Amino acid sequence: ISMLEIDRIAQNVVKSHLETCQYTTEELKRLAWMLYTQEEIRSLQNKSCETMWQQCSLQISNAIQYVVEFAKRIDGFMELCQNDQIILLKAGCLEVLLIRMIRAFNPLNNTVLFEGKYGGLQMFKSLGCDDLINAVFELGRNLCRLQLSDEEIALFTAAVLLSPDRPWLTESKKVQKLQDKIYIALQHEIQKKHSSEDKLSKMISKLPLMKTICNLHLDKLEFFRLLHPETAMNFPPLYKEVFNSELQYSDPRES
Ligand code: 4D8
Repeated sequence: ISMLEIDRIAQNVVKSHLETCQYTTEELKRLAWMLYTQEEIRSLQNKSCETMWQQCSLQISNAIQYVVEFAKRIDGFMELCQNDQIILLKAGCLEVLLIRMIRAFNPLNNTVLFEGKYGGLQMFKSLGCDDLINAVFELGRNLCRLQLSDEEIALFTAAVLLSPDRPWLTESKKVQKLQDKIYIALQHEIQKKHSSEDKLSKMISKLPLMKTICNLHLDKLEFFRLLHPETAMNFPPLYKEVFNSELQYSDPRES
């Protein structure tokens, strides 16, 4: 594999990321000053659990659309069979969102961008998912400490999306080859910036916490659906499609 090919892959992935990341770095810099007031936080906290879940699922669903677009623009992704494309997106998109979150996360005051303004973890109180939210904010702080550039975020999210170990993949070798090249490009990008030797291993070491958060989210959703089936039925279609446990993986033997 040539350096030229690695460079070409890096350029494609970084361009795809920048075209689909929702906010430019400039926009986020401006938004960093927009904080929810104490009063606004209180009113978010006083919402019913159902309303808050609806708002969060809407935000997630909106953000997922950009991740789908990101995936489609990565060279090689559209050449995978449709079954594998769906499996990779379903399994990886929340992890991608959690990495993308650091662009909209302010570690100085522990706040995240939510519906146009920054707020701390208290704003999610009415969800009744304190353990999940605590883990998300812990991950945010951990990942921010690595000070990832947009190039590193782009390549890291692409590598996570192209994980060859997702259950039910039919062409995992093909996915593996794509991921290998992206990790080489990422390692190369890190070296270019003269960052610490073990930055890549530090990034990879956050994957277990991300997996924990994804599983926690699925557990919470399953429980919420039991308590409020009618609300869950009205979640955005894309959110339901990605996180519906029964449809988590389309069984290739059944089609
Ligand atoms: O660019 O779309 O504006 C998180 C949601 C990010 C969940 C969103 C969220 C993001 C996950 C709201 C609730 C990550 C950005 C904003 C909304 C990803 C948690 C925080 C996007 C990056 C930051 C900024 C709660 C946007 C995980 C779990 C959800 C439940 C339904 C219980």
